[in-house]
Amino acid sequence: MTTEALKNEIKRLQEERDAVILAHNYERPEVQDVADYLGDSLDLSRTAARADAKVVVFCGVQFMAETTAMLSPAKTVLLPAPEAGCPLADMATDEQLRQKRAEYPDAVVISYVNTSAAVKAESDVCCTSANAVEVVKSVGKDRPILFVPDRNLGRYAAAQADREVILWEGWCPTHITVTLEDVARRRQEYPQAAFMAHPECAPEVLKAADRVAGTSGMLEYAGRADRREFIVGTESGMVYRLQKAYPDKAFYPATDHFICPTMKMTTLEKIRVALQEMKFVVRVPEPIQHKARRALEAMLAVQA
Ligand code: CIZ
Repeated sequence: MTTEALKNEIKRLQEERDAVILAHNYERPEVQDVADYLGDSLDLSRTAARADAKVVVFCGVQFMAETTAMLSPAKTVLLPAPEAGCPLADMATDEQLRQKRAEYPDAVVISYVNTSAAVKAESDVCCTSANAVEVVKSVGKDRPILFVPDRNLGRYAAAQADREVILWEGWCPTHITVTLEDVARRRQEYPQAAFMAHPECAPEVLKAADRVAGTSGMLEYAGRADRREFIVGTESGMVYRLQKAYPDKAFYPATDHFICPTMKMTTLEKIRVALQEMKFVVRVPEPIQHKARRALEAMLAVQA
C-alpha cells in the first residue's frame, strides 16, 4: 500500500471503530500526521480521558499507553507497537524500588512517568518533565526524597526547587548522547539560535541551554520567544513537531543522531493492523492499577 492509501485506510478504520489516535511528540512524521492529537505523555493521557471515543490508539511506548489505560479505564487502549519499551523505564523495577525504600523508610518516592505501572504502584507521587520541579517543591522539607529513575531530571529538579534528593542511577540512553561539543558546533552553524535542552540531558549540557524544558515546555517557549531559530536538544521527532507548529521559525536537531529507537517502532502499517484487528490491548492488572493511579492522582493534585 502507498502511504496515501494507508492513511486513507487508517481514517476509514478509525471511524468504523470509533477511535481517536494519539501520538507522542517523538513519533515519526507520518505517524504525527495521522494523529488527532499530539503531545507529551501527560497531555495525551488527559486528552484520552476527555475524548468522546470508545477506542484510543496510542502511538508511543509502553509506559505511556499504560498511563493512558489507567486514566481512561472505560476505554479500550491499543498500542500498535507493543514491543516499544523504554530503556530508562527498564532501569528501575518494582523489586529494586522496594529494596531501596527499605533503605530510606522515611523517603517520599517521586517516580518519573518513564516507569512501569508496577514501579508507579510502589511510588508516592509521579511527575513528568513538565512538572518535576513543582512536584519536588510540594514535598514537606522534613521528608527525604527518592527520585526514580532519571538522575539528570532528578538533579535538575532538585536544584531548581533548592532541595536535596536521593538520585536513582538511571538515564535515558538517547538524551545522554548529546555533548557540549555537539551544542558548540550547532551554535557556530546557527549563531542566532536559542538552544532548548530536555532535562534528561547531561548536567553540563543543561548549563549551556537558553531554556531547559520538556517537550510541552519547548513548544510553549518556541511560540512565545522572539527568536526565529532554535537548536532542539531532544528526540528528533520534536523537530518535526515544532516545525509544523511554527512554520515561520526554523528548528535544528542538536545532533544528527538524536533518535530514540523505540519511539520509532510505531509505523502506519502497525496502526492499520491495530485498528483492523483491535490489538494490542493495554491492560494494567489490579491491584497495581489501583496503587499506580493513586501516585498519578497525587501528581495531578500538585498541578491543580
Ligand atoms: O512526558 C513525556 O512525554 C516525556 C517522556 C518527555 C517529554 O518531555 O515529553
